[in-house]
Amino acid sequence: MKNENLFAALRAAFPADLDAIAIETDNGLNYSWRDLDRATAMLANLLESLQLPAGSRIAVQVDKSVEALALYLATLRAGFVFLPLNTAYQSAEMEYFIGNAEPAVVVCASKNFGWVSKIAFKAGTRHVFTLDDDRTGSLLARAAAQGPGSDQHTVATRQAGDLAAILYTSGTTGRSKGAMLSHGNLLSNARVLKDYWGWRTPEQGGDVLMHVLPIFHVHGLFVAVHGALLNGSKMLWFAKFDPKRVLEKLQQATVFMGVPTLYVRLLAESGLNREAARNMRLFISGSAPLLIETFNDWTARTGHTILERYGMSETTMLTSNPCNADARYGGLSERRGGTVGFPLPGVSLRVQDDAGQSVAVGAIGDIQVKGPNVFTGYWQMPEKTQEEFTADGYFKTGDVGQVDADGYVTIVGRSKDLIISGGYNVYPAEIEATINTLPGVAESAVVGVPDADFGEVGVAVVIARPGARVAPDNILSELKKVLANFKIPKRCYVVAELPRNTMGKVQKNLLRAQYQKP
Ligand code: MCA
Ligand code: AMP
Repeated sequence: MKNENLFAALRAAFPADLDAIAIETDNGLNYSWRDLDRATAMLANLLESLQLPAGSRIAVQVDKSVEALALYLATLRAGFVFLPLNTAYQSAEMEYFIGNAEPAVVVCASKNFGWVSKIAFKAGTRHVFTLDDDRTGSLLARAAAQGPGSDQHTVATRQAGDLAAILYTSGTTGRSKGAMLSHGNLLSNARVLKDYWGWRTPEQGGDVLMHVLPIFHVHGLFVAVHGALLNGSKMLWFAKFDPKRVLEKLQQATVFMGVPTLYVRLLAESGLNREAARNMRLFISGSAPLLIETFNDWTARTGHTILERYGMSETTMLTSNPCNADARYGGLSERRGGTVGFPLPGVSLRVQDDAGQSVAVGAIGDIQVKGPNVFTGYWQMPEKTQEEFTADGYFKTGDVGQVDADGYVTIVGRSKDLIISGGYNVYPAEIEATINTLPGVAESAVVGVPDADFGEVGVAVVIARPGARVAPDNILSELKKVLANFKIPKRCYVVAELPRNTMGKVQKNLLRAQYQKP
């Protein structure tokens, strides 16, 4: 049987010279391709030695490190299912994810072992390991103790439809849903992007990717990592995004991927200029709308035109501005600011009205997509999965947009009530539900307002119960105790009433306009 395991394809793309450097970290460590092969083999052998049931989930909440990346690759290699979790998640959030996914293995930072292991054991998890960003923790100790031969491993055979990863994405109503992505979903997208973004193999002079994003979301974990690995390209690995450090090393890189906030922060550095970017081939932006000013300023300062693309956790990448001339669109090669480019090869994208009819060219409607990259469904939520697909198999993205006469797609808004802040998704419904449990609160509304740094940030508008005294600062400090820090609204107002329409629904557009400025 043919092995369609994503790891097998990534491994096959390692360069012939396994002693060449695959990853160079910002604290001066070098990992060769051989190191990567051995580390993933050892971790895959460890996972296999645990005698886990087929399809077991390996849930991981750890700081970014090459070893954390090796754990992801080892999970694929052994044929299990990777479940990455944002390091900002606190106990109630973790309790939900672990309770819902029922992972067989949980890996966490040693500083969190106490509370994470409690949650995990309660949910029935049998194995909890630790992994820290200084190459310590029980996971690596156990892997190293396996003895001779443990650095050899035969990649588990998996078919394209087999599950490779689950990524939790919040819902506009209700709890987060686990988007199930198969080996075939991830590999097909990685192959399309390799071609569409013109990755240069080592024989063609090679690319070097500057990797600065977190590795618990699609952007940093799949788009960036698969791009580099499938191409045998070296990565410059940064534990955290720091604009000054990025500029110091930019001349050693050829490809950079970031959310718009990273571009905004780099533009604030006087050292960003043509000289600093002289060896770069491609700057890619996504996860949130890139403002046209950022797009234009970037070109003026560096001489490079940012390539903006669009995707989702459920679909990985859907559209992209061209890297080179796109024969499917009359040979157009222009990267148009404000647009997210063309549907990627293999992706069918349509824009529909409320009646389920496709709209005319240039008209606005709901974006729906189909393709080999589209996920297989939400983990244990068949009804939710069904709701999000049309009868003819298109996934409803919840994004609102248009396609112009040349074929460029523009996202003009969202039908889902969602705030995207610095590339992270924040669901107002979740924040409102938490605020509403606080003492003295009658109700609340959370809206997104423009922000120069994060693109958009949350503002909470709260109504107190009659006679209750509620202080905005207290609301925010209470929220900080239970929610991931990026979800905390940046401002809070306590007011007498919320604007409502005749149906009694809160008019969030009015709140957005009213609270746009502090
Ligand atoms: C940090 N804070 C934030 C955010 N990040 N608040 C709102 N939105 C955020 N994104 C909070 C911190 O907790 C802190 O609060 C305060 O804001 C200032 O923190 P700061 O030091 O400025 O933040 P940072 O640590 O520098 O992080 C900013 C960041 C980071 C580097 C932009 O948010 C980031 O890495 N974003 C990338 C996210 C990403 O990879 N998204 C891809 C999703 P306090 O002081 O109160 O603690 S994948 C996806 O969307 C799809 C599939 C796609 O198309 O790619
Ligand atoms: P997530 O579910 O966290 O992966 O977030 C996916 C959402 O991010 C999409 O549905 C879009 O709303 C948004 N998104 C991603 N890329 C872009 C982009 N280039 N422009 C505008 N929105 C984007």
